Amino acid sequence: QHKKREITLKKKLIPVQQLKGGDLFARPTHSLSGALKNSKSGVIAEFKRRSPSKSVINHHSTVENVATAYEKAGVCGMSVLTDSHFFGGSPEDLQIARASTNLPLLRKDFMIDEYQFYEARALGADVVLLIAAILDKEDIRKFTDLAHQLDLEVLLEVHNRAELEKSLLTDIDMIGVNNRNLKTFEVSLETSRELAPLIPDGIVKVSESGLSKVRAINELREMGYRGFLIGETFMATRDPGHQAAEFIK
Ligand code: IGP
Repeated sequence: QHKKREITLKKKLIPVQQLKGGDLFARPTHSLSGALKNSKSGVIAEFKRRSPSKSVINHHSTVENVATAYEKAGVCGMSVLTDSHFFGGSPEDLQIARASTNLPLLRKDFMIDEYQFYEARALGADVVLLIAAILDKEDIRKFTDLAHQLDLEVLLEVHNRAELEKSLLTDIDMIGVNNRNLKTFEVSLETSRELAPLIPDGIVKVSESGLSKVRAINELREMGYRGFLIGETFMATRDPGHQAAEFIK
């Protein structure tokens, strides 16, 4: 139901042919996996207004200010929620972020239709998120190929061994282990610890959600993680950029 409604809404906006002609479509993308490999902090900082688990997280900060401040803080990349229903974001947020920073940008959304990949590219994204829990093997393969054709990198999100196994059949750039259980919203870093040894070398490992302590990140780094996706820890403060700077220094 939700799926159908979204696709028709988005398809009505701008035809793919027109998206392809947009200014940002031709721009060279930035590699997030490359940035993570060369970075000491590995922080991917997220812009998120609200979430199903917390409702309001931040209603005062603008994307523009936060993007600029995250870049100044020395993060490796920025994640922008473009889903409005659950997270209060919009495609325009990504566009504004693109205009405000040169950081690699992740379009954080539930990707379920090819249209969204063209849209992501046209909005200025460098990376898209694929969530193994809501996609079958065939979709993962098809969407990864399309993303790569469009010069977008893929962050494939998994929660458990079964999701990881069904994802390993294709050439994923980065695997994100989500520490938040999608059904209970409970967060446990055990998920990252458990899956680390099962992710092949050569795929950049990212740990996602519930990260608030530098100590935890250092532990995960020892286990091979190179990226750390952090939202609430920054966004739930008065000044997310300042919080990110404090976290990284
Ligand atoms: C950030 P946190 O706990 O630091 O705010 O989490 C990010 O991992 C989380 O927003 C997220 C997410 C997602 C949101 C991870 N996977 C998929 C929407 C869809």
